[in-house]
Amino acid sequence: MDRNVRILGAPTDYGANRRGVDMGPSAIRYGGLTSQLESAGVSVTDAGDLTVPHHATRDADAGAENAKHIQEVEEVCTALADAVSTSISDGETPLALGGDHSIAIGSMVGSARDADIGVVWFDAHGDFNTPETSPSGNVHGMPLAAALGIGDFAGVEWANAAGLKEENVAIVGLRDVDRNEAAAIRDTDVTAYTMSDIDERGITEVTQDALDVATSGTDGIHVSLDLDWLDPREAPGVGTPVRGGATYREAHAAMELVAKSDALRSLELVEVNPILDQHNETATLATELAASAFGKRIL
Ligand code: HAR
Ligand code: MN
Ligand code: MN
Ligand code: MN
Repeated sequence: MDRNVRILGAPTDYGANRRGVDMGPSAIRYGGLTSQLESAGVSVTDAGDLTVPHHATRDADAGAENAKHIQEVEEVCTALADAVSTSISDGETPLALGGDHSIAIGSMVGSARDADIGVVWFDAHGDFNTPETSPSGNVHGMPLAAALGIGDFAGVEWANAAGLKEENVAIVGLRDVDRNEAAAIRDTDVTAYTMSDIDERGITEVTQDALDVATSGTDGIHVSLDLDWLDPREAPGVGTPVRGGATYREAHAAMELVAKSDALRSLELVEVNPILDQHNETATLATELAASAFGKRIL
């Protein structure tokens, strides 16, 4: 297989309440990203990091109370959307490195610019809040709603810029969803699988269903991998760990099915927080999972 991957770092934590995820791209690179990807048989270009405004240069209380740092999030997402879409038109598969999960708005907008895409979202959280429902005001809890055009983001224009269809979005691994957020998910045509679904049906069947949702009638898929999808025993270095997550093998099995779908248009690895990690193991795990998603084989 002759796939070229372009690494795009997005060292931002403006969407999160815990500082440290901005160091995710460095940690993931030190975790051996390029050599892992090469072991999957893809060629790799590292485009470096997007320029993210430093915290010291911005008002700590910027943005609305219910959508903190919305301007900075928009700046980063706009830059990332352009980088993702340029990468695709240059024939290279974008691999975005977060950074907190707000960057996914940019990834999805960019990936969808010249195509109809589906999305598979691996996460403990729904990321389906809006400024109206969010208990925290942190935009990393809102990117899926934002990209679907749900909610009022203080006039920010990305709403539905991705042209995503709810019927082509699947969330996998839910176990921490706010009450109003759960109602919002149920109100849409988004397909959502909880950890209980994985318990009952197994990771293979659930992931295959999610991939079917995302590939049905689309040109390709964006896969968003929040490392807190995994159990904190496997992935301690995340800002918002929740017990009862995917195991190491389940996560690899899911990524192997992503590779098998042959529909991957863009990928992102988010929420790695090196400050909270143990010996960079979460970042290293992220590199391994990316390799599986790009088709790394044992034999
Ligand atoms: N649902 C909570 C909120 O909106 C927490 C969400 C965020 N954490 C994440 N996203 N890492 O997946 O604030
Ligand atoms: Mn998330
Ligand atoms: Mn489109
Ligand atoms: Mn999460």
